[in-house]
Amino acid sequence: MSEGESGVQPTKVPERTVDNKPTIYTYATCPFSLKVKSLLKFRGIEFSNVEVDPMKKNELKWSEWRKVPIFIDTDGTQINDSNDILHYIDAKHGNEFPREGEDSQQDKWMNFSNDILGKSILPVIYNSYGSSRQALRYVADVESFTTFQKWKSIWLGGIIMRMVGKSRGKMFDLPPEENLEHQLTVLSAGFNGDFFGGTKPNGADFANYGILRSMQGLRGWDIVESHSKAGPWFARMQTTTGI
Ligand SMILES: N[C@@H](CCC(=O)N[C@@H](CS)C(=O)NCC(=O)O)C(=O)O
Repeated sequence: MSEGESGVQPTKVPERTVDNKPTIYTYATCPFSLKVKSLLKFRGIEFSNVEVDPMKKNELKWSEWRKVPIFIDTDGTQINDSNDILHYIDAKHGNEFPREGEDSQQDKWMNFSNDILGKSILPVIYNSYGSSRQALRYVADVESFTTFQKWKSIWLGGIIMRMVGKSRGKMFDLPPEENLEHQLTVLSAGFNGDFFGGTKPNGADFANYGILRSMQGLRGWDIVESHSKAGPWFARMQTTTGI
């Protein structure tokens, strides 16, 4: 099966919505999924959430795109890839930030969220088998998963994510914790007052906030919380989005 394409898909899949609401397919702690949830919450848009089993992904069998998040609008429009989803939702609900190609700074920092920040958090969170299992323990609370699914996600997933963490760590010259701190300083250079978007958040705020929100409570969270600029920005985003 091909990997599928990002962006708005040509085929509508209204049968994939739940309760006739916009529906997002996610892992509860997926950084890319949290970008989308933070925008939906901020705009007060009601939505349904389908929790995907990270090992088998049965819930995505119907889709060529095999990653989360996937967003399905009420009319069945399917959008793949978190930054594309942020743009789609904003264009439909309020049009409050520029579209891709209209603001090079917003584009740059939205790309940074995927290319750098999303990769910088992994070797910190998944630094050992123990911390990897801790990060995956959320599956124990997912009611739709069986006991075996939970066990497999935590134990097998812990081994896989430790390996992912190790390989992502090799992308950067600095050790994981120092690299994260450094990337937070790089990120802070893009703040334009309270937010990337100035007095209100734009796409770059939701994109980077979602990534860091996935770390809250996990290994390395103190690095974000105590960063002199990124820490207060994160706190503002959390108050503003309520997630
Ligand atoms: N560029 C994609 C990346 C999404 C992504 O990598 N999601 C992870 C989960 S956090 C995933 O689904 N990985 C494939 C897998 O788990 O098999 C986006 O921004 O949405």
